[in-house]
Amino acid sequence: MSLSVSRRLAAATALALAGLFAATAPAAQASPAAAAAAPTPPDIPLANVKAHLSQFQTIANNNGGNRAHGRAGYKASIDYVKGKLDAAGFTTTVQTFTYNGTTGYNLIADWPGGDPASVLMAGAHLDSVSSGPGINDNGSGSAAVLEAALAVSRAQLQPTKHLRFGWWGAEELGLVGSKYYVNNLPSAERAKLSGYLNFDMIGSSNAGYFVYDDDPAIEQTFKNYFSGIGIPTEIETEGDGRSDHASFKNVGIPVGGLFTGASRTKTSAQAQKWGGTAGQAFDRCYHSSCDTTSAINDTALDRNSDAIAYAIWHLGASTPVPPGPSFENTADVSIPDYPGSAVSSPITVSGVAGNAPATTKVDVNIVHTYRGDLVVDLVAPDGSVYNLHNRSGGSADNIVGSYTVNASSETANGVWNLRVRDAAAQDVGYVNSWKITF
Ligand code: DTR
Ligand code: CA
Ligand code: ZN
Ligand code: ZN
Repeated sequence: MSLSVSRRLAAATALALAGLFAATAPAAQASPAAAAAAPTPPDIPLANVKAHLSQFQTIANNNGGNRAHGRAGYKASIDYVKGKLDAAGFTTTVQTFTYNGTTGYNLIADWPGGDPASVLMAGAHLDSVSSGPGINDNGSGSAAVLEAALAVSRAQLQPTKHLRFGWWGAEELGLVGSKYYVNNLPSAERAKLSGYLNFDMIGSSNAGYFVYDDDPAIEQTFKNYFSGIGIPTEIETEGDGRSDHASFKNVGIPVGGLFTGASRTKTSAQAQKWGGTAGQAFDRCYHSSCDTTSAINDTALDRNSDAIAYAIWHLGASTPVPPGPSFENTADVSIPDYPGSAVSSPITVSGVAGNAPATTKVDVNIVHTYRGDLVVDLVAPDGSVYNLHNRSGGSADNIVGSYTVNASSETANGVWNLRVRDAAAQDVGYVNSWKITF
């Protein structure tokens, strides 16, 4: 566009040369995520987590069959968890509140050390509904967070960040305990919270593997763990307000977490990738008297418990969260001048479990003498189109930059294309390279 003839000629010559000398680029290569410098997290012994669940079951059996807010079974649950943490060297605080005329309790446990100005918190609600013992909902999250805290003590971990753990009362009545905690946390203290990790139902019998899609770094951390063990994950879509992370998110604290599903039904596609039974609820004992220790999926509970330790060790170390795997195509692809048709540069992605993240990164390197001519799209394996550049930039040369695309609805594996169309005459160029990072 509006190029002098000599510049156009020079440009055409440059392209011809580029075409001649373009290396036959190797096929797309995967570059593994850079190893993070965080210390290696431990395996969380499933037997230890299940021992806590047995204790919660006994407590419910001895207290009217439940561990609900305002009932003896809940206070006994608080006392059990507190006793374990006190013995392990945590500084514990029981915070009381009143709801429905009865006293409720939050338990907060601080691990001594770490930067007091940068606090990483993990939590779970400890109460059940009144109709049952609440072993999956939410003994599973409570027990796994407790055992992760005990693993911190066993390791005498000295993370960069200060670690805090919380067990919430009256979640089933509307996130009452966590709201009370956050509302009574001075704003200066809230500002120190670098993240809150929530675990509510992580051992569902017909388990799915769902990751909260709230804070991208926390989400990526969990996705890195699960892709490391070859388990595909999906984004948790039951709605933000459905558990205690909402209390923290509502005041601007970064949140994340894990979930294995409640009353929604597992699809056949999900059963294909996760096992279990299609057409059946993820947890058919949700909020029922059958939510007992026999309603727990051990494999799911084990994997999620290990994921909690992974996240605490990595996020607590405050090393940068390693990006996911990336794939690149460095083959030059000439872009015909308008009115030629669009061209595509393909990348075949394989070996990436699950869906692409909400923060899929696309690095583009296009040589062109008039970037304002170009329309550049990312085309997913299923044909979905994500526009990256739409003729902005005027007569400036080249498009070299990074784009973040929410491709969380796309399966990662498959052939992705960078599609480029020159929509205005008199300037030409070529795709030099592009890279996609999950
Ligand atoms: N509200 C939780 C169960 C629940 C339902 N959907 C989600 C999504 C994310 C976490 C938890 C949940 C309860 O009944 O305790
Ligand atoms: Ca384990
Ligand atoms: Zn519940
Ligand atoms: Zn719950």
